[in-house]
This record gives sequence, structure tokens and C-alpha cells, in this order.
Amino acid sequence: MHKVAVGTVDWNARREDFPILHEQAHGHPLIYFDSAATSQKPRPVIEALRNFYEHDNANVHRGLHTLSSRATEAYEKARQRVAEYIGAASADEIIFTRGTTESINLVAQAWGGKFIREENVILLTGMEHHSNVVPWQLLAERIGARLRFVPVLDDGTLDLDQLPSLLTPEVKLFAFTHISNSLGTINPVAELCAKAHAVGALTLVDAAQSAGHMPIDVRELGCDFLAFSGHKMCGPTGIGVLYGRAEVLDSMPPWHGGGEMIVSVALEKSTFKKAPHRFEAGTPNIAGAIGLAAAIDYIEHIGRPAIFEHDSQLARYAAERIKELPGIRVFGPKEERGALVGFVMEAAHPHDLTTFADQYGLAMRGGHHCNQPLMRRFGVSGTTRASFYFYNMMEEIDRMIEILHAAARFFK
Ligand code: C6P
Repeated sequence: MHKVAVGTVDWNARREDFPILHEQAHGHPLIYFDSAATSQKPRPVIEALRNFYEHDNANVHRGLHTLSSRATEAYEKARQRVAEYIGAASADEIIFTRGTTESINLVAQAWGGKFIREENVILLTGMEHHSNVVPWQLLAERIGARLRFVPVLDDGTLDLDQLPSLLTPEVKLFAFTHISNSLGTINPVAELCAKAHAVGALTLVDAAQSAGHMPIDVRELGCDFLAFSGHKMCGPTGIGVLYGRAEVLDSMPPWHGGGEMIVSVALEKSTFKKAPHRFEAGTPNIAGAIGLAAAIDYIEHIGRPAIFEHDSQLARYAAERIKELPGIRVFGPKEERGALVGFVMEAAHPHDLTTFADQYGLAMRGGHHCNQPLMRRFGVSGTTRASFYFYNMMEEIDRMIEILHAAARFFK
């Protein structure tokens, strides 16, 4: 598909692809600054879903009739599309899941259950989303293994000086986020993967906040697993991806049992298909996978380098302007940051501030963002977060600043 060069995208036209952006909230034009929670959906994705249900809907891999063949072909083409999007060597390395959370649980249960022993360590970081903490806690408790965490520095980056003492040969997996959903920190994935491999550990990258915002090539990054969600990158909810390096997936037992993942079933014992089908028991989210492929086509048509540049500009501008406000603390790195800004206004609790903003049509998120350990690290119960995507505009940030000034006066 043709890619538009950085800087030449007509962002206003792209914005028009999102019908929901014409909505109003409390009588004000909607300003949607909550894309880190879930992105909005462009017309081509909505149409792909509609088209599937109107023309091709049937179950996959089962029927021998025309619709079933069409549905199967579209579903498997979607898998191929995802593989290309992240630079995987083969579509067999792509498992469809419900989202990042399920992808990480799959690795914890299927891979962790087989390969983690009592004497082993799973290394995480202090900025992980609960989805990349709790599955490892459950595993560690069951097996008696230990967790370690790379600390977060005051500027929101990882304390990489601690790595030599943390990344020791007992570590079997280093699982970390690509972009922090509260700080916007972009972690040096390739460097972290190389360091993990040097001590014999595998790596899992949580790409929930990066997959729709920047180019990702799993082979260049050198990761063993990569997890992301369709709904944060213009796709539907309920569909996500686990990439696993072929050799690693082949070594893993199934996790969910049921239809479609077996070769044969006898009353006492079953044999299983190869990856990825071994990990997709039951009827999958067929429409979701097709919608995700449409989202990928849409994103690729714009071009991820252009999206990254646009989103980073918005985030940097927002971070600078938010500092104008009285009694404000802005979180995250000063220089490069992902498409979001977290902040605390002394005068107002994040929930109150977010509710106030909603009265003016401004949708942000207030709370701990499923990052309780990180919030504790920074001594706050939560933050207010404005998160952006390519359909947002500088003018909306200016309007946000006006609304935040009004809030500062109101809560004073
Ligand atoms: N973060 C946010 O508002 P799911 O829910 O499975 O699609 O994604 C989970 C997840 C995992 N890792 C990171 C870094 C994330 O940001 C998220 C989702 C949303 O920040 C909802 S809490």
C-alpha cells in the first residue's frame, strides 16, 4: 500500500474519517483525549465489520460451504497482514487473542507454566500496567518463583544502571512495556532485549501503547513475544495479538482446551495442532481480526513515521503548555515521549478534574490507569491523563488549556 511521506498527510481529512468526532458532550464539541484507553474507529474499519457481517459471515476452519471458505480466507489473510505489520517471519507466529491482557496471560500460563521453576526470576519494571504484573504474580505464587522490578527514575525513565544486578542468570523472562501508559516513556526495546538474551532470558514486549503509533519490527527489536490490542490502534475491541518467535511457540503447550485447537481427541487424551491454531481454542473473534486488518491497512496508508511525529508533537506541546497552569506537576520524560501526558493539579483530585473537563466536552482519563505501583512510586493516588492520536489537533490542546485554567480557578 502507498505510504504518505512524513509531513505531507492531510490530518484534517483523516480526522473526517472518524464519524464519532462530530459528537457533542454536554453541548460542547467533543475533544477526545482518551485514545490510550481506546482509540476511535475510522469509517473503513466500521465498513469492514459491516461488510463481513453483510456478506461473508460464517464460522472459520469448519464448514465446507462458500461463506465459511470466504470467512476463513479473510481471517487467515488478517493474520498475514498482522505478521507483515510487525515484521514477523511468518503468519504462524501470530496468535489472535482478546487483547494485550489475554496475550500476556497466555505466555504466563502456557510458557511460564512449563519453563519457570522455583529458582527462577521474572524481571519486570516499575512502570508496568497491571496486565504485565498480575499474570506474573499469579505464576510466581503458584510455582514459588520470584519477581524483580527495574526501578523508575524521577524523570520517568528506567534506571538502567541497575540492570547488571537485576538481570542475572536466574532471570528466565524480562517482560516490559514499550511505552508507559501513564508516563509516556518510550523504552529502548532493542537494547533491553539484547541485554536479556545475553543472560539467556527471553523477552516479552507490551506494545499496547506503541503498536498503533510507531513502526515496530519484531526481528529488529529482537523480542521473543510481543503483545498488543486492536482497539488502541483504530481496530475493534475484543481482538488482540500475541506474536511469538516460531521456535518458542513450538515449545509451548496449549493453554485453553476446546474445539479447533486439536488434531484428534480420544476420551482419555488429545493431540494438538501446531501454532498458532494450538492457542486459539473455540470460535475466534473473526470479525475482530478482519476489522484489525482494516485498521492496519488504514494506519499503513497514512504511515507510522508520520503518525509518530504528529502524535509526539502534540504530546510535547501539551506537556509544555500544561506547565503554564498553577500548582501543576507533569509526569514523564522531558524529551521524547509517547502520545500522552499525565499530570496532577494540586487543587483538584484527578477524578474531579476529569469530571469538570467532561462538562466542557473534553474527554480525559483520571485515576491510577492500572498502574498502582507506579503511582505509589511517585507518591500520588492517580493522575489526569490526556492522550492523543493522529485525529487530534493543536487547537484542541489550546482548548484543553483554557478548560484547565477554568478548572484551576474553580477548584482554588
Ligand atoms: N491501558 C489505559 O487507559 P487491554 O485492556 O488488554 O486492551 O490492554 C491492557 C494494557 C496493557 N498494557 C498497557 C501498557 C496498557 O496501556 C494497557 C491498557 C488502558 O491506559 C486501559 S487501563
